Amino acid sequence: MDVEEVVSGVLEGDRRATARAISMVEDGADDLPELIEGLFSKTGNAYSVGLTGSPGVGKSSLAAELVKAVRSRDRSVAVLAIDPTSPFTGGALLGDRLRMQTHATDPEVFIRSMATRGHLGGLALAAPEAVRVLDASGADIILIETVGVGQAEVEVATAADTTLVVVAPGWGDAVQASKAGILEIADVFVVNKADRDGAAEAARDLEIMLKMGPEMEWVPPVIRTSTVNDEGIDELWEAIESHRKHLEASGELDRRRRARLLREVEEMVSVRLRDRAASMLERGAMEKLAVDLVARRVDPYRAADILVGEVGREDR
Ligand SMILES: Nc1nc2c(ncn2[C@@H]2O[C@H](COP(=O)(O)OP(=O)(O)OP(=O)(O)O)[C@@H](O)[C@H]2O)c(=O)[nH]1
Ligand SMILES: [Mg+2]
Repeated sequence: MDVEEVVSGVLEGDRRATARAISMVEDGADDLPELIEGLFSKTGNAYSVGLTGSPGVGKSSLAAELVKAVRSRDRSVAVLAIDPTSPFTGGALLGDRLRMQTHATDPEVFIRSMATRGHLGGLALAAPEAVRVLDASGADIILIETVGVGQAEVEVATAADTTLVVVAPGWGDAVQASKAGILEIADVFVVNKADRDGAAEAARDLEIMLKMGPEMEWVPPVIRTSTVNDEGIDELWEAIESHRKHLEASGELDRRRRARLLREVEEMVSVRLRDRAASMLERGAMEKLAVDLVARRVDPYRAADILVGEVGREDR
């Protein structure tokens, strides 16, 4: 399949082409720019929902439940599980696939896991590109699950329109969440495993934290769910829908999407500049600069300015 075939396949919603395109993103393929060029004008229609939270809180189980909720509303859905730490899709994701198998034969459901090590821009670029592919393939709703904690979560969360922060009873939630900067990115809090003891306390802790925090235009609701007895799933879907309505009505959706695009471009620029600067230094093109630097005739700030200038010039 050449890039043109992949592009037209994705736009027709062909699963094989879509899978191929995601692999190109995953590997950071050389012809990625052509792929994105072919798809970009056809994107911007899907609504994306990020699921983030500590390992084992039930993100994948919730995603499977949300797939059901979306399908019962007659919309198509794609699930993307991103593992930013692994060069290959590991055992956990394989388990996820099995959990999703009830949807395996539904043509309106697309499920895929992705590692991001091969991509030069890493997670920051791979996530939005993969979402773009799924968007172009016609998915109405895109669920993005991040495997991993900390910065990676925050990065992936910012690639989604609505971010769900998932916790489970006894996670030691509120404190950990605020430390990791997770509180700030939540549009909706989900206390999963509500069938277990401590769910009410966890929900209350979060609500207290929210009350103590700064005033917000949108106060993230705290929804209790259980994937073992279907508790709270419809409520969760409704919370996502009302957040979407809030974003649309306030103009915040457009602002967020614009900011995301600009951040993506900024990231691309920084990857490129770093790459070219490194290659210039490696092949000794800046030998005089190196000599001047070592001899203390030029200081590092000045050297950086010169290098940035040279990188720009070399490109023309
Ligand atoms: N009791 C209970 N167990 C649950 C619930 N949801 C998920 N689990 C179980 O919790 C475990 C982890 O669920 P996953 O959905 O794989 O969690 P995850 O957050 O995707 O995990 P990672 O992808 O490894 O970070 C599994 O054994 C699930 O069966 C729930 O609502 N109640
Ligand atoms: Mg999972």
